[in-house]
Amino acid sequence: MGAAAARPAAVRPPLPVKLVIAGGFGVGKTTAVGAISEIEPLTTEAAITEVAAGVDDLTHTPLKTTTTVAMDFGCLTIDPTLKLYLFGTPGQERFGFMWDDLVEGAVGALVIVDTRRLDDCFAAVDYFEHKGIPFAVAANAFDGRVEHTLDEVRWALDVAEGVPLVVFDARDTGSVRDALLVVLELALARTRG
Ligand SMILES: Nc1nc2c(ncn2[C@@H]2O[C@H](COP(=O)(O)OP(=O)(O)O)[C@@H](O)[C@H]2O)c(=O)[nH]1
Ligand SMILES: [Mg+2]
Repeated sequence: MGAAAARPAAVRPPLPVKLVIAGGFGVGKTTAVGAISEIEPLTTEAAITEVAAGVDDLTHTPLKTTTTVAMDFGCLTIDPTLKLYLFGTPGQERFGFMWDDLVEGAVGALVIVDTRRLDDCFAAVDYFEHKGIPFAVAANAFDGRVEHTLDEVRWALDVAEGVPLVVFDARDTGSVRDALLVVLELALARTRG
C-alpha cells in the first residue's frame, strides 16, 4: 500500500474543482470573484483605453474604469474535501477566442447577466448551452433590483427549463457562494448521471 492510501482522510488535500464565471462586459464577474475568493484574487484588469471606450458600451457602467483583459482567478474551500478554483472570463467578444481554453476541464459555469442589457448576455448563455457544460444563470441585482421577472429573463435569453436561474448580488459573499453552490449541485448531479 502506498503512503498516500494510508493517509487519513482528514489530511488529504481537498479535491480541486474548476468552475468558470462567465458573462458579458461589466455584468459583475470580477466583482463576484473578488467577493468570494479566499485568496487575493488574481485579476488582469487594465485601464479602459480611449479606443475601447468607444467599443465597449459603458452606459450602464459609467464608473467602470478598468476591464479584465485575460481572466480573473480566485479560490474557495467548500469543505475539507472540496476546493473551488474560479476562472472568470474576459467579457468582451474580441477576447472570445480565449473561452475554449479557459473552460477546459471546468465542471460547470455561472453565467452572470445584467438584466438591463440582456442583448449583451445572450452570447454567454448560448456558448455554454452548445458546449454542454452544466451552468446556471445568475442575474446580478444592480442597485438591489432586476429589470425583469425571472420568467422574462428566461424567455429573452432562451434559457432551457433545466438550467437554474437565480438573482444574486455580485458584491455579496454569501450571495455569490449560494449561486456557486447551485452550479456545484448541478455538476455533481451530472457526474452521478
Ligand atoms: N451597484 C452595483 N454595482 C455593481 C454590482 N456588481 C458590479 N458592480 C459594478 O459594476 C461594474 C462592473 O463590474 P465588474 O465586476 O468589473 O464586471 P465584469 O466586466 O463582469 O468583470 C463595476 O464598476 C462594479 O463595481 C452590483 O451588484 N451592484
Ligand atoms: Mg472583469
